[in-house]
Amino acid sequence: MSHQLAKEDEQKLSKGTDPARNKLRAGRGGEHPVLQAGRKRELNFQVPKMWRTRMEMNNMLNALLSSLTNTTARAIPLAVAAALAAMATAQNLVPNPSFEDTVDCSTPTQCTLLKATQWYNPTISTPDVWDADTARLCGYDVRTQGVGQMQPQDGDRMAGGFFWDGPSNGPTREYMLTRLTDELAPEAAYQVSLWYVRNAAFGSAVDHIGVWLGNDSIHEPTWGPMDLMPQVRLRDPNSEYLTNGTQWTQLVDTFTAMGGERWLIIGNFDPQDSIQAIVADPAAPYSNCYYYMDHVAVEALHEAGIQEFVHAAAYWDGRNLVLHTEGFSGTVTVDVLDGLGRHVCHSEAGLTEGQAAIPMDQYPCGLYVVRMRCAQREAVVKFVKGEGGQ
Ligand SMILES: [Ca+2]
Repeated sequence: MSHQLAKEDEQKLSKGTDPARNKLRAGRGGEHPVLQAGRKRELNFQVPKMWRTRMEMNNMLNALLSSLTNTTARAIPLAVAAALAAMATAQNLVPNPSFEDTVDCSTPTQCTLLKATQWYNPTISTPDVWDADTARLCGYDVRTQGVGQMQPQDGDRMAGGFFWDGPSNGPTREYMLTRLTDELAPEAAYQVSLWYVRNAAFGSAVDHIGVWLGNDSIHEPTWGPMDLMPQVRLRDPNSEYLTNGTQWTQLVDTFTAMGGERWLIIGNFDPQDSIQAIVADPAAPYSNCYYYMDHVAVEALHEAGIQEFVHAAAYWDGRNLVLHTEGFSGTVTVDVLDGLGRHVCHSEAGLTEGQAAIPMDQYPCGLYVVRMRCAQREAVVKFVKGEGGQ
């Protein structure tokens, strides 16, 4: 959006007109959605292949089940990752994570995201900040959102941006960039999370929100997809597409850092011809995909000062949960969570030559995640309690 357009938007905003519509009418300003009425017949266009076949789903399930028997696999179920994070006291490395700190409220900016301190725009599109503090008002007024009206998930402010142009398959995307308060450590595991809700004025949905992390900041002079590969794809385990337009949902995933990552970009990086997207609500006023986002977090899965066991494993021997910790001895503190992230067991056991056994007869068969801590070291590993051991 040009400086002049930004200024016009500010002026329209100050007049209390609908800023979402102002954005829509801004012309070639990075977002150029078309009214649904003018697009209805385009809904018959070839929409990218979105629905996986039953066979593909079965293959995915088989792959998932086989991965679960690999106790050293790093990926753990999202619900469990969230529960582990709640148990930890790790520091959030995202500055101004809830978009509450804002400046330049009455000064025109290239986009309203820039009113949130320490957030930047990595392209020439125009991501937004929305404000529920109507006395001060920094960014767009949440009261002017029409059918897409939504209060922030946390505090008075939230961010928002376009993730897909809808069935016309236009290129517009919007991204948010910030600099983490500390660089990521090599080979360390981190949890990435944010809250999202679909702006219900926009009927489309994509399958994930991507998070790219890198050593340097990036700026690409484009309205469209950034040429980056995100390390994290935040998905909703209960919904193939991010369709929820009424309630905030937290998306959580984990990844292992290369080391040195300091910058983070949020958006959908999929190329136009492979983006996974649907029209979730054909009755919505506009056919694009626009998400509100709030409370972004990147947190180490292990507390500061605690190192990770290089070799740790857990398995079910038919009677007990058996832990292996590369020859360490002493008392190991054990927390077990089920596949839904529920904390089912906390105990301490004596490690003998790196091995300990925890009785788990009373718990049902299934996937579990165990966190073990001993001698300032920690590991989080999966195991499957099976019938009669495995
Ligand atoms: Ca907020």
